[in-house]
Amino acid sequence: MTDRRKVALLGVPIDMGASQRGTLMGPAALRTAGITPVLESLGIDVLDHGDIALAGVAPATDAIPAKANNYRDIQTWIRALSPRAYDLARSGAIPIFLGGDHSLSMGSINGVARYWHEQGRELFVLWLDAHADYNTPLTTMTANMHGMSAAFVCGESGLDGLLGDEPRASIPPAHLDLFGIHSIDPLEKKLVQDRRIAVADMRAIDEFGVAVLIHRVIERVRARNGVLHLSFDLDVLDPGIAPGVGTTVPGGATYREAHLVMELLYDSGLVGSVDIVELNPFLDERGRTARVAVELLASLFGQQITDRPTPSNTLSEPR
Ligand code: 5AB
Ligand code: MN
Ligand code: MN
Ligand code: MN
Repeated sequence: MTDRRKVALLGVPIDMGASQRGTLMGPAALRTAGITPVLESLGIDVLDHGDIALAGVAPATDAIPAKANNYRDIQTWIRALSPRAYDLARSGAIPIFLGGDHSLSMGSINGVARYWHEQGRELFVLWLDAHADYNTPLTTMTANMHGMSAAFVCGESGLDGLLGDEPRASIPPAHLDLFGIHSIDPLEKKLVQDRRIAVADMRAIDEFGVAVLIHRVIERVRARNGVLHLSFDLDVLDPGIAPGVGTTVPGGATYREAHLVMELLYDSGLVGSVDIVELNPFLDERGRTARVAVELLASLFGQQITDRPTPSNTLSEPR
């Protein structure tokens, strides 16, 4: 079982899955924004494993699929990451994978799913994102692999040789929740509908509110004694609060909506692993997005709104 008071950080500085370069600086920015001391201040035991090393991954020889940009590079990351994710899940800590673009979830979730399946537990995935990331090489309009990770995790074909010898551990599409979506491509939308994937889009969030919709997710996981992986793409946030991402889309989640998601997830006690992805410090404004990301992680690990310190920028002149 997972110890909720233990966190393992692993940086995955990958940026070949997106068209904008720069997410490779994401893990460093999250560390600079204080991810370790902030979690420690909540009484959590944090072990930072640094950034993942790629040395030792044997060269792959499978055919390179059409419409999958930088396939070989990403494959190397994913094949290194999946076994590390498995080991970190087995360690009993909650792994937080620091991205990096969202293609990393193909490896993090594969490894974590393999571990939980061995334990006889079902893994559910909450995909917090402006996008559905449910493209395959057959549906994609861009060939960017960060737009394919949710589909890969659900066992869709098209990137079948990606993992090499590493066993593939998919989740059923019924275990995926797309949350906060406000941008989806036509063929991608059709695939999501064909698979009957649960979607809480921004329209639904406006209408019903975050709490009702997150409770629905939590109840589904709880009913099956499942474990929840949170795959958190920062572009779900409105660009006004999180400008430092490659693919900004207007009409994203507000600061409080995002915090409420985290607070409710903390209360549920169901989250066993986390990706925090798509932070692009090259595009950020004075670290704002990195700071918001760390604040949201704090809420996910038990920071209470009534215990939050008054921000220092309201107490003193900027330096
Ligand atoms: B992200 C788009 N659907 O497939 C595509 O940021 C965008 O990980 C994908 O959510 C965005 O390229 C991927 C147009
Ligand atoms: Mn996105
Ligand atoms: Mn994404
Ligand atoms: Mn993006």
